[in-house]
Amino acid sequence: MASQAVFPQVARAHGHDISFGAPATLPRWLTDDDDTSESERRRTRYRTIFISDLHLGTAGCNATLLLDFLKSHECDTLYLVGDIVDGWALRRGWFWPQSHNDVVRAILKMAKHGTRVIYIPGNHDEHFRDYTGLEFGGIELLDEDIHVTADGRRLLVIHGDQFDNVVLYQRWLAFLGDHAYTLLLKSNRSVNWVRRRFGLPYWSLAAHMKRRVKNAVAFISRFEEALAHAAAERHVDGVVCGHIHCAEIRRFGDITYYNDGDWVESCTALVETADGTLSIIDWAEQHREQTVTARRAPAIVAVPA
Ligand SMILES: [Mn+2]
Repeated sequence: MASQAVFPQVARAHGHDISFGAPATLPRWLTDDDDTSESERRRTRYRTIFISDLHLGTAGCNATLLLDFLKSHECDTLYLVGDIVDGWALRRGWFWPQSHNDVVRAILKMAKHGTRVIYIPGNHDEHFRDYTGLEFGGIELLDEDIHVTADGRRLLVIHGDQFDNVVLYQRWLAFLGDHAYTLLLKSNRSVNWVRRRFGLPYWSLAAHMKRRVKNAVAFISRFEEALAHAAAERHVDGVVCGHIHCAEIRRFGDITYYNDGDWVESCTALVETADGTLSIIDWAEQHREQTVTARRAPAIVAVPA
């Protein structure tokens, strides 16, 4: 395959110490289907599943619940909406338990069994942004995408860090207009490109604002407005993003803002049913309910009618 020859070259050209194999050369431990018992598990089917901010490679990732979620569902299309592998954390120190391998394996397996998997890198895995347009292991890498729902709505799918600066300076925007807005989008990329060349981690406004909890609510709503504004500019019906670790479905006029949440602070996903309805699944909450129901079941039987 052509990609086999191209990939190592590309990796070297960008001076990265990472190298990808072509689909056929992925290590066997990643692609083997040895857990046949899992194939008998009952899976809920969705048209599309959106997940982001897994932060694999950090202790914060809830890999066990995530793996359970992946193994309990199937879908036509799986969107990985950024911050999947935390490249910045891995640079500081290698942390990669077996459960994180299992998550990667589960995703590759879905791709192998016919799910279209689209990976849209975020700021923590921005190194992958150099490879957008390419495909490996059956996974397509894209900067952003337009997802068309079953009921024909067009949704911009993007991680969301691109709008950090816009959120920060949003009060100026009312005065400066669209040119300033475009410029701000570019400057966020430039600033972080420079930081990256100096080996500095991405400066995350989201993380910064969370440390200042009092302003977090205002920050979240400003982020949501900025993304909805971007969707309106693109003349699409809505936007699907991640980045701020806060799952939400919210209307802004004609635009619907969807955030699929995260697998660090919460364990959430955005799912689309066959008729085009989108909703948020809180997998941690569902687990808690299952456990409670299981415990309460005998007590309910004992109550007289
Ligand atoms: Mn992010």
